[in-house]
Amino acid sequence: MDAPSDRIRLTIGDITGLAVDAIVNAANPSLLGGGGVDGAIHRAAGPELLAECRTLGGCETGQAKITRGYRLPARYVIHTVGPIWQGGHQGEPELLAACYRNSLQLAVAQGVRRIAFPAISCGVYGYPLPEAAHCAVQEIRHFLAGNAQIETVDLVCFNEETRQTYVQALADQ
Ligand code: AR6
Repeated sequence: MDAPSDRIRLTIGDITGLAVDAIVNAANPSLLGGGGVDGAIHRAAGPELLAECRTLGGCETGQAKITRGYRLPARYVIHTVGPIWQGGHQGEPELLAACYRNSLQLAVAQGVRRIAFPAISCGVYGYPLPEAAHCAVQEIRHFLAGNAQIETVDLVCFNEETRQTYVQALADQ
């Protein structure tokens, strides 16, 4: 088994095009779609994804639920709900860490080996990118240290600023 850091990759671009076992969606508690990466995933997966999401009964912040990927190259979509940034003292770091941990746990239970995450909460939900990247890298590394099944975790960077921030977070820890 490679060391945790060797299994984390930075990937530039659109998460919907990745042919991994599971991509993670930065959803909202309704799980019924929205803007940002959520909108892109629903558009690319097709209406069957929304139909399955309607059966799930929503999702609490920090939790995760899994569906099929339908027209996506990825077999599964793991929907997680990140915290809305409110200044950092409303449990945001713990909730964001829970998103990564619960998504990885669900992935392992489904036999996933390759998984890709967007920068959860870093768009509409306003989480500062450096703090979110630090939290994501720490939680993923901790998980991988105790798990041999997950082979690769793609941190998907939708733009250059995000990539630079993750490079820094990976170097810092
Ligand atoms: N591939 C990869 N990353 C992307 C893509 C994409 N196609 N599109 C955007 N990003 P956001 P949030 C990046 O706003 O902050 C939705 O309406 C984006 O640049 O999608 O968790 C939901 O329904 C940013 O870095 O998610 C919720 O209501 C990151 O993905 C709410 O937004 C997350 O941005 C969730 O807000």
